[in-house]
Amino acid sequence: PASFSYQWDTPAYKGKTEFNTGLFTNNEFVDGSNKTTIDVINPTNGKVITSVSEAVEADVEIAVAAAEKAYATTWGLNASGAQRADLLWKLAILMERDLDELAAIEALDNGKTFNWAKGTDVSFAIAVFKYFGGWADKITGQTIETDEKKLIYTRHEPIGVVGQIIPWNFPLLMLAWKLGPALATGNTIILKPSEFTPLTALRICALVKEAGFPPGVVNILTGYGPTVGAAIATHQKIDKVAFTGSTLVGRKIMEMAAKSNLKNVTLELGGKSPTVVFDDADLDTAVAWALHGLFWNHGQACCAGSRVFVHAKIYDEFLKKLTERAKAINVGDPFGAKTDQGPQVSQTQYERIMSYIESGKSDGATVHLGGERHGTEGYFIQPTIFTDVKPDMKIVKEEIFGPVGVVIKFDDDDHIIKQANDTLYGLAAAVFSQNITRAITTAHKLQAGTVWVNCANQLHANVPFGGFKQSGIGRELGEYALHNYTNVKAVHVNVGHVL
Ligand code: TXE
Repeated sequence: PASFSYQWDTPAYKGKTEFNTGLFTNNEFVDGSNKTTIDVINPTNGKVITSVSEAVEADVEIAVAAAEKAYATTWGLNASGAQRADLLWKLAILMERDLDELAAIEALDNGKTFNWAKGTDVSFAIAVFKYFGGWADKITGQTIETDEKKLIYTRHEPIGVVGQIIPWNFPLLMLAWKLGPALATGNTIILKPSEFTPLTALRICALVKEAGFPPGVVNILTGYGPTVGAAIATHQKIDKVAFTGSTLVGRKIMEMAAKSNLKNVTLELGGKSPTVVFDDADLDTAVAWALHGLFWNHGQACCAGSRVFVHAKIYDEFLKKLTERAKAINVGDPFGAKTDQGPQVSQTQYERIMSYIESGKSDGATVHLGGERHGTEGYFIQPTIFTDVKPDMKIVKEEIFGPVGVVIKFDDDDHIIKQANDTLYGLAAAVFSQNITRAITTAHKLQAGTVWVNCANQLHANVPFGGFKQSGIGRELGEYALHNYTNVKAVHVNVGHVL
């Protein structure tokens, strides 16, 4: 297969990369069965960066065979927890060695800034591999007392061959969230990155091999959702599928799993998370975090705090300060030394977001800030704030997944919880108040898998993350993530019980 090489000489990063762009099965790069490729576009200028092999259904068969063989011979119940831990740590250390290069690839492919890619995406991915490496030799069951004539214990066994389908907003980080717990618990993997952002996943393949993972343990297939993604979700020999992406596709994944072999399903889907700012909040703290909640990763975060509810008493001052901070967001080249916000990931997303902005305008909301494209090339959008919105407007109800938020005034503390919970989603929420009772009471009433008190968008490798309602099923990160990748087996041993 072809390879890709690239050289950067930018204010943020100087360096180069070179890696193979084939499909990765059995620790080798191969061409796709159809020999077709997918162009990878640079969102900063809309030009083709390179192309990668396109996997098709036949390649899923090859990958499944590789994963099954590895599971039965070198991995699964054949590798000790200590061996798995060692390999996960080796992978993390190789990523540390290549930190800047990985960050540069991510910035090039996704459009996020090099500084964020380095400080968050790649660094967090490393932390995730180390964290789950730590778990690998600590996967234990229980012994359960019934009576003295029986010994009963449970084992947490790996599920087997697992499929993982990930999106483009945090390409490498989502790969780590998926691979980490699955490898720690002894599963073998077929992972499909997003067709929009396959590059860091391909660069990682060489590190997987260098770390010493046996062939067939990690298989990466670049390709499209309706072909490769669907082949993974429907495969009879894949025992579990984990998906991060849109609620629309999450629903399809579950259907495909149900209609094929009832494989295990975990889903991490969309959100329309509320940020609730009470009148006793520390204003500057609330503004700083609400801004981060809204615009982090160009708004392309499933947990983005895209509905900001502010108490009437402080609304004007809050909005003024938020607007000043949003105006100061430096939109531009991801490799600029001082850039805060790069382009949206793709033409499709750019158009989707612009059409939400148009719908807000035509529905009669006020464009308080932004509302237009930024510059003339690439997929840049101005940080945008809408006010004067109504609860049934599309921009209030639907996930926009761009730098677009709505700020809503409230004056009834009891009603605000109802409003905040008035969504199909339940991924995250943030609450700002200096009154601890009010903050905690609100945190408990909000229907979300994560609630941040006086902060926003905080994530840690050891803290579970996932959704209530239509935001998903299962939890990623933390000890909870291990449950997604193990089968519990109860073993009953008769030590004298007579029938
Ligand atoms: O996501 P898709 P898209 C939301 C966000 C965004 C919207 C659309 O609101 O605007 O989704 O983004 C694979 N069978 N999120 O269309 O299609 C696809 O190839 C199997 C939220 O890019 O869900 C990719 O690998 N797989 C989100 C992955 O699904 C299929 C992150 C995600 O793409 C498939 C991304 C199919 N039929 C978007 N169709 C989050 N929760 O963070 C597509 N895929």
